[in-house]
Amino acid sequence: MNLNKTIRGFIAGCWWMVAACGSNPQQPQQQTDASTQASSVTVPDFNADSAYTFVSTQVEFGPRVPNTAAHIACADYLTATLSRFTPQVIEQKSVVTAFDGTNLTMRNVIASFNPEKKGRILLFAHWDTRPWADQDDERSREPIDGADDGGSGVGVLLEVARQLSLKSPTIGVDIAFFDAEDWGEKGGSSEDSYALGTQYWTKNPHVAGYTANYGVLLDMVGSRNAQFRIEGFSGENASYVVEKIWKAAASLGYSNYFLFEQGGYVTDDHYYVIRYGIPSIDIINSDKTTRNGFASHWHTHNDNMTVIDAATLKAVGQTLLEVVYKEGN
Ligand code: AHN
Ligand code: ZN
Repeated sequence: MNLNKTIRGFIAGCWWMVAACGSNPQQPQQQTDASTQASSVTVPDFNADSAYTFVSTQVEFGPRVPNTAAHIACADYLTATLSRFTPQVIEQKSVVTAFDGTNLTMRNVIASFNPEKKGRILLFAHWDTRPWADQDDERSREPIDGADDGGSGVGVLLEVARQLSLKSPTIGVDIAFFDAEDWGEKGGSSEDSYALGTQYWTKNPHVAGYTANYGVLLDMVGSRNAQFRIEGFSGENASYVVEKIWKAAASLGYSNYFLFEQGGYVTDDHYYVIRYGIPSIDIINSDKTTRNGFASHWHTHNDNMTVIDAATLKAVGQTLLEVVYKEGN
């Protein structure tokens, strides 16, 4: 119901925009309001090739499954790379217990830009990959590359971080790479078995009393012809953020990726950030033709570099930059 409201609100917004663009001789032609000034901000160009390389570099470590050498090497890489872009990088190290009783050594990595600013945006993604290809018919007990599920969100955000280092935005930005998202139970019957790194962070925020105006999660944002529908918890808890992001995407010509349609509910990292108190959305690829609602490569060995398309990374990354650089102006 709230989603319908969101969609109606968006459509109403579109009509308003169309009306505003039409020439009306009764209206003053010179606009000096805040929205006009906001559009004069020069938004940096998101480099999709750079983002693509950030994805492939992660994949080259091998599956980033907790308690493996590849996982440790990738965490070191993420921390070192973010440290090139800002001096404010915090690592949270802990051990969390998975639904099957396995103790997972986990590391959340959080980078801050303009740490002194009160107004902040939290951008986040999980960086670990699933230990099993449980949606695959073959080698289903072996770990996946996770180029899309894990690699893509981090790849986009590393390029966002690089851009933030080159040109400071007006607002404060935190980029969080959360660990231990994908060691969850298939079918999800044990409650809270996914997003263990994010759950840890909500109980132990990297800064005491941390808050942000809103949060944006990127999950599976790299595959060819991805389709982002309005995820259920996002529409119910942060419809204004959905509107902001989807409108920005539309303004840049990315409405073929960002569809104004209702998607399913996903108990993803953003669910716990919402419960913590920060209204957050999940930009997540959806597929109407599959039984589970996710893309056909989801949790299979097909989730490798061959599904990644720089054009999708560009649509997501440029949309984020558009929103981030126009905040607070
Ligand atoms: C559930 O399947 C309930 N949550 C996990 C969402 C997910 C898995 N995103 C990426 N991998
Ligand atoms: Zn997954």
